[in-house]
Parts: sequence; structure tokens; C-alpha cells
Amino acid sequence: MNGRVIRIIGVPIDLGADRRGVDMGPSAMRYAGLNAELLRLGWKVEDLGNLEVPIPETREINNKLLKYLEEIAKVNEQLHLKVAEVIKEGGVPLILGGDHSLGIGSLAGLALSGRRFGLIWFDTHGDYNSSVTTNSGNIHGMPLAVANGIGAKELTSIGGEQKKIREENTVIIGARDMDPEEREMLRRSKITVFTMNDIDQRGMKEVVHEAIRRASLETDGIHVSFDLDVIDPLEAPGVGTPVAGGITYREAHLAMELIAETGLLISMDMVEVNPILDYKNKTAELAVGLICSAFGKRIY
Ligand code: HAR
Ligand code: MN
Ligand code: MN
Ligand code: MN
Repeated sequence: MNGRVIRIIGVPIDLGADRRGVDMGPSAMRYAGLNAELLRLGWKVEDLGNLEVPIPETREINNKLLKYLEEIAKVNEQLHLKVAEVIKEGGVPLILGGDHSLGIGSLAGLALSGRRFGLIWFDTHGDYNSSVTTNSGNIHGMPLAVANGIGAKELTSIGGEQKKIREENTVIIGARDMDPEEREMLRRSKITVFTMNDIDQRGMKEVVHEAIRRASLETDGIHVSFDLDVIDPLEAPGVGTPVAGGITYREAHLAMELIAETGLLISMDMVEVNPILDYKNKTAELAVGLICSAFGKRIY
């Protein structure tokens, strides 16, 4: 298609979530044929394998408000260096999760690369908690706040002290489950939040157009962070934290197709696939299909 190379980085981490299983997400997506599908689209593909991530059974929780903080910081330190390197070499990082705590490293890596990017964050959740607002202590509920400079220093300092995103260029799509204080924090920010209500009322097409417009204002690329739990659990049962009332299969693909059409996609996270809860790898296959749509697969 364009001679550029997609470099796949697996991050088999589930330390950011309460439930085991999303550490198997990278394997499930590879098993679903990811690499071959991208090759078929005309991309060069280089799989860099998985980062080394400890399993919770070998670790202890030292801080109930920031579970596995040291381990998660260490993984994201590695991840952000890899992401920055791939971008500097002109490649496109594709980060496979794993829980969404890896968003800390991918956004820090993008920032470190020097690219001026916008961010579209597909998620049921706001992922805008900190140790002050969290009810769970799970760091996968915090990456967007961390990228915006809010939270534990061990996390916000990865890739430098500066904020990693610009609020004006940041858009959440599909939100339907936010904690009360998290919602207040988001309201006070300049981040745009399109909830399920907005999608119902305006339609996915209009919402995504507006998201692209905001994410591309004075930037030179868009990063998509896609949390599979944004999709309705009937269609994506294999996710760590299913919440009813999500986007449909076609709405998700339409969003990726519209983003592909812009030619602005510079990197992508695909996270929260949980093979333990999945049905015959259905959710991982859906994830691979969405990645392909985002990277230019067309119906006709
Ligand atoms: N808001 C809840 C918390 O902070 C749920 C968080 C996140 N779940 C995710 N991330 N899957 O999107 O604990
Ligand atoms: Mn998330
Ligand atoms: Mn989520
Ligand atoms: Mn909560």
C-alpha cells in the first residue's frame, strides 16, 4: 500500500486490572492472523515480539491505591522507548495489550519522538482517575490522566515531566461508565468526551468526523487508543470489564474506516482483549478486523 512498516509491540500486561487474562491478548490477536492480514493489505510488518512483563503471582501489592505501581512503571519505561524508536525510524507502532495501563508508555513514546499528535481514545471508561479519585486502585483506569500530567510521579515522569497530550487535540469516544470524581476532572479539562448518548443522537459518522477535526488541529498525525470494551459485550464478550450499551460491530469498523481515510494514523493501541472470557477468539478476531480497517482495509 505505501511501503511503510508496521512494527508490532506486544505488551502482555494485566497488572493494571483486577481480573487476570488480558495478558494473553497479544497471543490471541496474533493467533487470529494479525500479521498475515496486514501483509495482505500491502504493509510491511515486523513483529518485535512481547515486552517482558511480570505476572501478578510473583509480585505483591504495596499500595492499594496504585496497584503494582513499580512494575507498571517499569514496563511503560521500556514501552515508551520502543515506541519512540519505531516512530523515529519512520515506522508505525502497533501496540497490542494487555490492559490499558500501557497507554502511559505509548503516549510517552509518541511525545518523546517529537511528533505533534492528536489522540482519539475509544473506551467505555474515562481512564482519567488518579490515586485520589480511584475506587479500585487499578492503574488501567488512569492512563489518560497520567498522559495529561495527573497522577503518581513514577508514571507521569516517564518520557519527561511535560504533559504528553494536548487536551484540545484529545477526544474520547464511546464513554458510558465514569466514576463521579473522574467525570468532574474530565469536565474541567479541555478533553472532548463523546458519550454513547452523543453517538446515539448524532451518529458515529458525525462524531468521528468531529473527533478527527479536533485531533488534527495543528498536529501532524493521530494516535488511536482502542479499548475493546467500548464495543457492546454481545459482540465483544472477551474484555476485562464489560459494560452493556456499547457501540456496534459496524460502528466500530466505520470509525476505523473514517480514520484510515484521513491518512493521518501514526500509531495505534489495541487493548483489553481477554481470551479467558472470550468465545472462540471472537473478540480477538474482531480486534484484528478493526486494526485492518484502521490500516486501510476497504470493503470494496
Ligand atoms: N473507572 C474504573 C476504575 O478506575 C474502571 C476502569 C477501567 N477499566 C478499563 N479501562 N477497562 O478502560 O477502576
Ligand atoms: Mn481503557
Ligand atoms: Mn475501558
Ligand atoms: Mn471505580
